[in-house]
Amino acid sequence: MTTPTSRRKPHNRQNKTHDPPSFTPSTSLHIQLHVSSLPSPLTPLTRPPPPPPPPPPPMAAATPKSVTALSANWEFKQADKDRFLPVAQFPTNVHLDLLHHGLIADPFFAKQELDCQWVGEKDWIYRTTFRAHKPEKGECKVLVFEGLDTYAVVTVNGAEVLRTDNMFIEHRVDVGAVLKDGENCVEILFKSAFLEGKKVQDAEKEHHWGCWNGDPSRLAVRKAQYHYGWDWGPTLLTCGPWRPVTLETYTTRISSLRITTAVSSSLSSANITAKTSIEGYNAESTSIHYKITSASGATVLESSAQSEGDDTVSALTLEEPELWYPHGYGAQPLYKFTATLKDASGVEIDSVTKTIGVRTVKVVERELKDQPGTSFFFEINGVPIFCGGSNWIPADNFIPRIGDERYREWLQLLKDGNQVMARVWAGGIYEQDAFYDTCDELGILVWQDFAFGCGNYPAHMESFRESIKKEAIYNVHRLHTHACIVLWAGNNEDYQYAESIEPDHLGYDPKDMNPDNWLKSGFPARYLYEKLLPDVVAEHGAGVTYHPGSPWGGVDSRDQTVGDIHQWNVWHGSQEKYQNFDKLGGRFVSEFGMEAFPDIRTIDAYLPEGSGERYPQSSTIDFHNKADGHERRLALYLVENFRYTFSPLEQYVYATQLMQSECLSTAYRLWRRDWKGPGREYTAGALVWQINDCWPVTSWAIIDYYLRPKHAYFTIKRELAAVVTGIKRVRVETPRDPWTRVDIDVEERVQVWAGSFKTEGVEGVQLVVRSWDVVSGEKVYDEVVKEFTLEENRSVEVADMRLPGWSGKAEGERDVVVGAYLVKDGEVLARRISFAEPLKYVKLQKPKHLKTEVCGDIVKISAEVPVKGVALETSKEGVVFEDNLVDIVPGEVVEVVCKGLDGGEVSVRYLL
Ligand code: BMA
Repeated sequence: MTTPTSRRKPHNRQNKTHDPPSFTPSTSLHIQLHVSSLPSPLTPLTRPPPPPPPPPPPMAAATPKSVTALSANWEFKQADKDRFLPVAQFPTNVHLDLLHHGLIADPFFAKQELDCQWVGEKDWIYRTTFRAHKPEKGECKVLVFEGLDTYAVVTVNGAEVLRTDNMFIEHRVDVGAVLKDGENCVEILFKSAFLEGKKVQDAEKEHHWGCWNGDPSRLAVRKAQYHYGWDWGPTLLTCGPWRPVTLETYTTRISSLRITTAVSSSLSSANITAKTSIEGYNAESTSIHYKITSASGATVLESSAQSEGDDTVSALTLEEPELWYPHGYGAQPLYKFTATLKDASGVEIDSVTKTIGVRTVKVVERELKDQPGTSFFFEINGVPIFCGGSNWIPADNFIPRIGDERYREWLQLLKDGNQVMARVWAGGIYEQDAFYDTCDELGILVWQDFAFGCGNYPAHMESFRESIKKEAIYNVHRLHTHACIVLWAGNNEDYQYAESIEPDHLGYDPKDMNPDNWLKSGFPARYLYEKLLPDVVAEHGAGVTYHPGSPWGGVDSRDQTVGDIHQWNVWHGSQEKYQNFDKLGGRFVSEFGMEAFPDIRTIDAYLPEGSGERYPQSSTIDFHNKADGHERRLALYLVENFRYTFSPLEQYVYATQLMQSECLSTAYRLWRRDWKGPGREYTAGALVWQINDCWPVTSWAIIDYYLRPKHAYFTIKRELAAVVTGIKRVRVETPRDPWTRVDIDVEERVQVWAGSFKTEGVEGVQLVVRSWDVVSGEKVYDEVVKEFTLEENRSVEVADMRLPGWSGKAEGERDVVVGAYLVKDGEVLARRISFAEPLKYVKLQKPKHLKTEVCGDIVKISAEVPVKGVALETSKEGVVFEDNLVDIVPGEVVEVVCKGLDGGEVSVRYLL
């Protein structure tokens, strides 16, 4: 991608209008006709009026809904070949099945991605058989496809029942008319999405088909955009039934349950509104019973309503609700909300259960004290939250093989890393249920993008807009009860893309607020982002804020004073020094990043043995880095900051990870410093690009595909602790007269700050500052600099002082390393060690006595001289580090917990 600067005009926020979309999956109502008997010719003409006709025979009684999973006996084949083969698993996709049968080689190994490109340009057929009955009177038989990727033609017993072109939508199709008693066959033809997209692109020549990453035809195809290849992911154009398929049998069912929770301003009660739609036979004579149970299983509320068919609205009030908080701010109590449908005689015929959390959520955009623009911070139950977190991409190129457990492991890592927010990025998928369920449970806030990224989408096409409307309604409705979701954003960088196209930014004029004009402009997708999607979120999103894009807000999408920004001028763009991240901040930095190599075991697993490719710039290792210009950019940031070597590969891996750690931790440190309390929320969030990978690769991820953290994971974890302290070194130069280049007073200073990200302050905190000579290890300063009260939920400046122990310019600028410690009652609450930068100029010494004493699962590290970036390594499998890449100063022992080490051996690597 590029980050051009663009001239732009003020951007006014749009007044949202309301156009309630409809959400009515297919309804089947079976109506019987009753014919009364004709009068007999022998009947006398004069007679009393005939008795009223007998009541019609009763229709089939409502029967409880049943759901049968169609997950067995699936087979697949290439459409133009003869032989069906059993699938590897179900749900599935074609690459997983081909891999299973050895028909393609693992695309994650070596350069084998190239060998299976043919798969994406073929059509594929999936089929299975299942036993069923023809529907009885009044009964519906509906096949439910939770996800078909992407262009599918479905037949049942040879009759076409469905055509699809959007993998993000669930499809329901009434198959009652085509079912047989006994064995039935469902067959799905998946057409090549790539070729279908190309046809659309060709037919719509007037549209500006432009994008960053992947083939531009992806813009026409409602398929996960990263399947087309991204600057961290391979091109693997897969297809298949990627989510479950079921057969539902029912007479009457709950077709939709919408729950909104309005918490009183005192937080002491919650009004819960349930809107239930019933479809099928005799919907009006059913009743709905609601039950809310608490986390402990106790019933806290019950109520009933007579069904009104389409929308039965019921209001329930929960007194003294247990409130849901992000982790670190409170507990995550979750209630179960169950709606049970009963027929006229009280028999239960359907039920739907949703998990809900009671919380308020606001995005606060208001004027700031002493700085321009407006804040952009999340407030949960009235508590402003600094959102330190990550961007999330899909966990694999082949999602069907990612189980619930894998989601939990990922999200547990995120939480253990002190991160409180994940942004589900637009180029992936609306995530699996397990993702959001786990975020609800762990207290992770979710920023959810709609699935549009880095391009100009063809929203001028009506069919495209209709598909998007269904996609948006389906997904917002599917996810609306999750307490974790706190924002919906229209897209990723599509405004930036439009802004980058000269001469007229595709006709994007932020001042023009007429949606009809947007559709006629070269940037028609603005209609989606500022009209269609906000309308859907307003209607179905249970009160969650909609934000037109990420980034978005202010004069243009790069405005540092309004809305969110993506700060890519470190790495991409103007390639700034990461030490200057404080000048590059914004009100909410929803993306920034730096690459590093993954764990050496991850590299070794994709390198063919004996290939001679085990060195940093080898063709295979380069192949496993999809970012434009990665060689130059890695080299730039390494060479500006470190002395490093390319060999052995392990040492180079360490150098890149150290560089990434320094870069990213600097960003978090400096941006958290800018969270300065009420009215001064100058920066309210920092989400690193990216936490995860979808295959083994060198990328911006801080944890690699096999869930092996890079060192940045740990340095970020330290920055995101609840109590922190930070140091910035400043060189102050004062010329003695206005013209001199020579007669200048120079002083090295340090600014020290402290931050509490808890809702309580801490009294009686001491700031202790120490410093050591880097070369000799001698301690040259050790003082309590200040005693103060650390106020809650903000950063405060604590000291601005001459660099302690600095000898002054005249004496040759002794290298000193400085430590800042927040101490209360002898306990260290926070610690920060600061070396001079760039680190390549620091005269780091090889320690004579670097001790790593292993006591069970704890490693105690100490040395007689300052040591930068001590990384512990072990060959023992399954060891989980709780910290790593620590800085050591003389006289201190740093303890690192390594779960599972159990007295095993460790080795170290550090910067020299
Ligand atoms: C961001 C993302 C991605 C991309 C990343 C790194 O802008 O939105 O599109 O992978 O940058 O270039």
